[in-house]
Amino acid sequence: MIADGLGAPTSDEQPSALRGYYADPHLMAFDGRYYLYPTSDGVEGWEATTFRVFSSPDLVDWSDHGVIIDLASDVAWADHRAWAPAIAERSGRYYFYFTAENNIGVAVSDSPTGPFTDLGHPLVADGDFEGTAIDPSVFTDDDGTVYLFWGNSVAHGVRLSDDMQSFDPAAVFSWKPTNFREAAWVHRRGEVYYLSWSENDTREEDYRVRYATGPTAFGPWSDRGTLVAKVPQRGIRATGHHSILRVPGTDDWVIAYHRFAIPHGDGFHREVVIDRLVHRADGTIEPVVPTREPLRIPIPPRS
Ligand code: FUB
Repeated sequence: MIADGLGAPTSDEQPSALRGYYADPHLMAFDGRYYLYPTSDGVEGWEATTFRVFSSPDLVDWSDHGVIIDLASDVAWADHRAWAPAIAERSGRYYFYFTAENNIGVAVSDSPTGPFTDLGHPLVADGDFEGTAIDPSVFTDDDGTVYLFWGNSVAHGVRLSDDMQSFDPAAVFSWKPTNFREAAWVHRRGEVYYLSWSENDTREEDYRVRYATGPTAFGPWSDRGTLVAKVPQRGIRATGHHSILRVPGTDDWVIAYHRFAIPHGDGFHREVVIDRLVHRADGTIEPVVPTREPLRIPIPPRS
């Protein structure tokens, strides 16, 4: 199927996960189905005003569930630059974190496909913390503790309150990981925590993902170098702003990220792709091999 990006669909010759211009994907799994929450792309200046959600049984065949947040009608405190969403579930409620005009908001629903109701004010307002308030991500630790991460030029992290819509500002941790630009992401495998992020500018072909490892969700972090980078000989450029997912019930991991759309893409015409992520026994991760082939992984039932 063709999912409506803001611009024209990308070429049939290559398999981006979603047909159309999308970026900043948060890939999730709920109740035996994959969900993708991306930024709508395809206009100069990243001027998107709506968020959509897609779902799939296998990471290849995606259904478009339509707009879940329209800043014009659903959000009182911002009306453009709808970027970089993230989703989390707690006790049967779904919390949708998003960027709008360099603030971070949160909206709640009883379903991963909405409708979502905005909190009514930013969760992180522009200027509250050093750097720019963009690119939220959520990490739920094995003990159920939920953390919010965000930032551009400076990375911030904090434990979310039980309501998932507030936190103690005095408890915010801040870092400057090596070459940190944006898109901080934390995941855990066993006793190792991983912080990954994007370096360079999303309009540059060297936009890419770097990572570090540490003993807690707040580090201290040991830089491990590049995780995903361009493959120019295959036309793959500007591989960044990712999310990482363990396929439920398995030790298989995947990474969703965006790249310049193939062909003719640039920093405002990006597409979402999904590749394998392989953890090594020593706690590091193999550099991701960016592909142009679809990755089909049927989700285990009732995961
Ligand atoms: O999509 C708009 C912005 O571009 C995101 O917030 C950044 O992470 C970069 O991907």
